[in-house]
Amino acid sequence: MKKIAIPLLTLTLIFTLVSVKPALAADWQFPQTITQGSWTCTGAVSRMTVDDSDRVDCQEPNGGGGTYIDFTFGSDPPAGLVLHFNGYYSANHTVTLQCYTGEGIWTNLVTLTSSLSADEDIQDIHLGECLTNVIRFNHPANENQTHHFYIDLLMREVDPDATATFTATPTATNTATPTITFTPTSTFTPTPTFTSTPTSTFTPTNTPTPTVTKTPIPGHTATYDAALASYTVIAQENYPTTILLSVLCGVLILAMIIWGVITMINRRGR
Ligand SMILES: [Ca+2]
Ligand SMILES: [Ca+2]
Repeated sequence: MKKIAIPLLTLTLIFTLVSVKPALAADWQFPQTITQGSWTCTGAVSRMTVDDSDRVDCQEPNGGGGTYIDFTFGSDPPAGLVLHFNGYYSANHTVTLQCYTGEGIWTNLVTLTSSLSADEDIQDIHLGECLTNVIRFNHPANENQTHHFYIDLLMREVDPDATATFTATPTATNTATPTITFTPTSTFTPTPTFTSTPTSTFTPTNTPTPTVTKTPIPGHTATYDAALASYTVIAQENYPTTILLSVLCGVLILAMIIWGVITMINRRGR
């Protein structure tokens, strides 16, 4: 039983240690040191990592002509960060948060509300061109030891607006849509441009014409007509007679044939 319990206990201990291991903060995120000058600040810098009413307490000097406190972060910040302050200033003087932009230039970020007794929370203080590792609480007025400046949280973080700006958008929004719809604006009607027209008409160039016209001879024509008329009259007048003679000739020929046949039969009969 002990052989099983010991490894199990060891694994449980390792798992617990891994589970409770705090996430490492970037060294540009929280202040690491306080340069308080004539001020008197008490409390570790770690108090400024969580908004939990556990504050760094900085007391003004007495009778000074204006001083400041510098909070130095672990490293210069990358671009696109904002500052988050939580705390309060108890007196009625002006205290300004400044950042160092280099070459002796301090830029005002925000002015704290005066005469407070509880934390004010100021988020998304844009650092702009402040890419150094120092944030200053500047107090230009004469000091008074009864005045206190409390810092519960002081941190730099990624600009949430910048994060939102660079959030990937679904590609579906980029679905291609037809951008050109072709609509015919005119109807093309073909018109014949070429009409074939006969350029020449064939006409016979040579019409044979009788070169010799046979003209009746007047004398011959009259004779012919007269003869035709005479023959016609004669034919009409003698038509019955002709028919009768034709019939008689036929009868005669038939009689001769019959006679011939009878004679030949009789001769064969003898
Ligand atoms: Ca607080
Ligand atoms: Ca705190």
